[in-house]
Amino acid sequence: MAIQKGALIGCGFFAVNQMHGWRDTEGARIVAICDRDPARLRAVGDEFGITRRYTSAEDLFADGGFDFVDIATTVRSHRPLVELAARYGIPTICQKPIAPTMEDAKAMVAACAEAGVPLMVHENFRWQSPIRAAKAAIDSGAIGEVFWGRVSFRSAYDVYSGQPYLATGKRFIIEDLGIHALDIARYLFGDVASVTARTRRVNSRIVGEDVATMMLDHRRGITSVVDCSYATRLPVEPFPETLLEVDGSKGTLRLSQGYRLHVHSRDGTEVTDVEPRLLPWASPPWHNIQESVSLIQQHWVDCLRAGREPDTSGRDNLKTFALVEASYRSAAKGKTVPVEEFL
Ligand code: NAD
Ligand code: 89Y
Repeated sequence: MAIQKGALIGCGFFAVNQMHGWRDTEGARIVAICDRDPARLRAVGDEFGITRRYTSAEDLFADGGFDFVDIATTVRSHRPLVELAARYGIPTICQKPIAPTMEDAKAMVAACAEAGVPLMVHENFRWQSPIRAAKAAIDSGAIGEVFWGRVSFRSAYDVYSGQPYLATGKRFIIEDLGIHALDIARYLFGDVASVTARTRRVNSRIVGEDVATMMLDHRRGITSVVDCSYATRLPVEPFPETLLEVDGSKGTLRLSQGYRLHVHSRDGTEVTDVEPRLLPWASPPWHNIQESVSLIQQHWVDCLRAGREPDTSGRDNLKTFALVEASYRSAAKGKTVPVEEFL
């Protein structure tokens, strides 16, 4: 099977994980990189032995010689870069959040659809192995029919030192982190009809909200609570664990801190250690996220080869991004917002 050659744009904080992930991915390798910052371009190029280096995405596409592009820049550049890739007919991965606005997100999905180009959003949290273990347990029927759930991410980890831009945006935790938790809620409990949200800023040194609570009415009749905080000081810092509570007609599931999965059913309580593998290049506490990077990248290559739509395609991700928009609108207006207003 031919190796898929990739180009990566944006050699910043998170892209290093993606570059490591690509080294592990079966059937793909990165042949060119691009960053408008020459120092970052050099650092990543030297670390990963990539000689084809560009400071301009236009020049990268004009030269070509790759089968897909992995866009790892921050959100403002996502739309122009995805549209550029679509113009060149290059299958595209774009980091989350897909775009700053729903209008941009829809335009990106439309541009790729019109060009017949696959688009996957790098929405990796649902690829975390503890989350997949929880999904498998729910799907096994062990806890019966699910009627309630909670997806929770509460931490006081200093994310601002590695990603200083997180402290400066008008929008923070829902757009940056809540987006993952909202996607997990969709993954586990299905699509959402309406959202009721409340937000707060606790840390006065940042601009956006660092605490958010969303209540989701899922179309299947499940109610879920998605809560996230970067202002929660716990005795043992759980970053970056997403915790779950799921109640079903026959039992309950809990994914608790320390990667412990509890499945309680009529047959008793089973407790499993679902801590992710520590990949050779990974470093705790990030190993949970790092493993999911490898898994989603492998999924992309498998889908490209099979001509299948990726699970977190642009089309699918519009439904997650609509939850972000609905949450901000709900918090601003103090009322429940139908998700359809955005789709
Ligand atoms: P960063 O600022 O550290 O890196 C972004 C890089 O992109 C910078 O080096 C910048 O020079 C470059 N860049 C920006 N626009 C460009 C353009 N038009 N052409 C070429 N280069 C350009 O940001 P980061 O923290 O690495 O975040 C990047 C993205 O990854 C964000 O969207 C963020 O939300 C996302 N992220 C995802 C996860 C996850 O788990 N999925 C985790 C962290 C960050
Ligand atoms: O940017 C965020 C993400 O996507 O995962 C964790 C993070 O790095 C900080 O909130």
